[in-house]
Parts: sequence; structure tokens; C-alpha cells
Amino acid sequence: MNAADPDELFERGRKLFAGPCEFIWAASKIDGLPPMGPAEIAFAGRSNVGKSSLLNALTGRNALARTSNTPGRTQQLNFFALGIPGQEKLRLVDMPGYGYAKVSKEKISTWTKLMHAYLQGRAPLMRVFVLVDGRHGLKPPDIEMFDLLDATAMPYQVVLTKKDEVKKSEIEMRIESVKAGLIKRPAANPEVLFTSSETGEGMGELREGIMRLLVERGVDA
Ligand SMILES: Nc1nc2c(ncn2[C@@H]2O[C@H](COP(=O)(O)OP(=O)(O)O)[C@@H](O)[C@H]2O)c(=O)[nH]1
Ligand SMILES: [Mg+2]
Repeated sequence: MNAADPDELFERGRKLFAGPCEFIWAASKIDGLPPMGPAEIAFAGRSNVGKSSLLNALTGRNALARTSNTPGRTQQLNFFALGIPGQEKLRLVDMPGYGYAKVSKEKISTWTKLMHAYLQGRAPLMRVFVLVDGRHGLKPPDIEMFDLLDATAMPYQVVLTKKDEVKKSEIEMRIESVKAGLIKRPAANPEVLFTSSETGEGMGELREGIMRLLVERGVDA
């Protein structure tokens, strides 16, 4: 089998995400992280960007990650395990949302410290997907997140959300402007994916990309 074959990876990605997936851990403090285990990928983004919805769409579950209209509520790193319990293949990590105006300075500082510690000291972490609202493009809090990821040399990739709410004529323009914002950023992957949790668009490609990372790591999934 050719591991790099896109069709093969697409199908293996579909299977992995259709399998068992369960919440395993929540961490709100640096010393509260779970013991290191299988490979991890993390999802970051501004509050309300559609992170919980994307995690649900990716795993085909309705309520894996709690979706809500109350931004800034979850201030934890939430860990989900994919695969048969005891034989986990991958962990999905839901990072706390950022850029919520009503959050106190103290909370922001706690958040930044936790993020820094997690990003810097986490060997199993393969990539951070930074979700950006497809209706608006890059905002200052997204740029700050890129800065943090570049500073910790953690590979990341932008995933645009809510494609179903963006005019067809604006889609290419939005992708190009985000790509322009990633040039010269050392830890950024130049690829930008446009998704919709509402229609499921882009989910197969995202699973395929994640499967490619696993194969590159030599994980048998
Ligand atoms: N139209 C549309 N709305 C979305 C999409 N994804 C999320 N939303 C909505 O955006 C709001 C915030 O979503 P949520 O997943 O809770 O965002 P989070 O704060 O980043 O976890 C909710 O009202 C969702 O229904 C999408 O792909 N399309
Ligand atoms: Mg959420």
C-alpha cells in the first residue's frame, strides 16, 4: 500500500474518526495535564469561531464537544481519545477559546501560561489547527496565537470555518488573504482549508490531513 495515496488516506481517516471517541481528561492547570500517550492534535481559535461544532462534525457526533452561544466559558484543555479504549490511536485536544473581550487580565495570563506550557512541553503534539472565522478572516487575537505558536516552534495550520455563510465570490479572496498572513511565519503550514460544520464540507480533507500526519509518524491507525 502506498501510504501517501490520498484516496487511501481519506478512507483511513474516515474510518478512524468513525470509530470510538470519548472524552478522557480536562486540564485547567499546567500540572493537571494527562500523562503523555498517543499522538495528539489540538484545535485552537477565538471564542465562537466554531471549534466545538467542528470537533463534533469531524467525529460525526452531536455532542462530543459542547457547543454553546456563551463565549469564553470553557477555560480548560479538553482531551478526547480516538480508538478502542486501551488502544488509543490519537487524541484530539480542544484548547480554550481566546479573544473574548470580557475576560479579565488575570484569566488571560493564566490562559497564556497554560498554553505556553502545553505547547512547549508536549512531545506527542503533532500539530495545532488554528480555526479562523471564514466570514471575517484574521483578527488581532489570531495573530497573537500565531506569534505564540511560532515562538514555541509548534507546527500549525489554519482552518477557516463557517464556509456556508460566506459568499462564493469571497471564498478565494478570504483564503488568499489568510495565506498572505502566514508568509514568513516559520511554524505555519501554507495550506489553508475552508470548512463548514453545518454542511460537512472540508471534513473529509481535514481527516485525511490528520491521517497523513499519523502515517508520517509511523502510527498504525
Ligand atoms: N452557519 C454556521 N454556523 C456555525 C458553524 N460552526 C459553528 N457555527 C455556529 O457558531 C456558533 C459558535 O459555535 P461553537 O462551535 O460553540 O464555537 P466555539 O466557541 O468556537 O466552540 C454556534 O451558534 C454555532 O451553531 C458552521 O460551520 N456554519
Ligand atoms: Mg466551544
